[in-house]
Amino acid sequence: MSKARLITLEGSEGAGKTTALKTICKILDSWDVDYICTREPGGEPTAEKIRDILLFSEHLHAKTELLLMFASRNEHIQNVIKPALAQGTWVISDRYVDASYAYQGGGRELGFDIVKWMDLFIVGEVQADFTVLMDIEPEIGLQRIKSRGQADRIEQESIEFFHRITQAYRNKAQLESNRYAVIDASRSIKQVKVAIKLAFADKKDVLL
Ligand code: T5A
Repeated sequence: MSKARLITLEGSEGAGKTTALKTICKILDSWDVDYICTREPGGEPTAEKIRDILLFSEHLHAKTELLLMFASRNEHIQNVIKPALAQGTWVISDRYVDASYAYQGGGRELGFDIVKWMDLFIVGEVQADFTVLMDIEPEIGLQRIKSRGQADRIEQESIEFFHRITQAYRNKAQLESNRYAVIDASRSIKQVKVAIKLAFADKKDVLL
């Protein structure tokens, strides 16, 4: 049996991660692997409670936000990700630690060093094997989610905040190009699906 893998999906708001997740599930079905789908912040009961605080508090200091992201991540890793991987089940997570580099390190301008420190402390060896970055200009992504109704606390941030996030993701993907597949998420849903399928076909030998 091949090693269970942790696959993560990243991108700015409205990039189409949830839509991409469905394509990834179909690919893994065709590879005949067992997997679970989960998300951050959240993915298990305590982490979901922290998600509510993160997304719907009126105000949070940037450092509190960082600490809560990693607190929820720790519950998620200890209670969901590690046990699944240990029993040979692949994990697909809609966002993971790279989101903290992009949003808290880049968007909130806390810098990458403190995120790296938390990454070593909380995530340790439970690193993603493959990360799909849904790359999109923030204006397009935000336009897509506009019709969804009331924006959460983070979605209400300035366009400059989202530009810093996009740039931070692109920098990380460039630095760790072996782990990343960068998908042009501004294209049609059909074209995005094809690009994701190609990216997985390229990685199949490494992952399986
Ligand atoms: N966060 C998270 C941090 O700050 N730090 C962290 O460490 C972590 C883990 C999570 C928030 O928390 C932050 C980031 C986020 O702000 P969330 O609700 O999970 O909040 O938000 P998102 O993950 O951003 O989810 P979204 O639903 O906003 O975006 P998706 O999932 O990328 O987009 P999706 O698939 O729902 O698509 C949005 C719309 O666009 C359409 C879809 O049909 C949908 O209507 N669409 C397309 N339209 C045209 N062309 C395409 N190619 C399309 N693809 C999708």
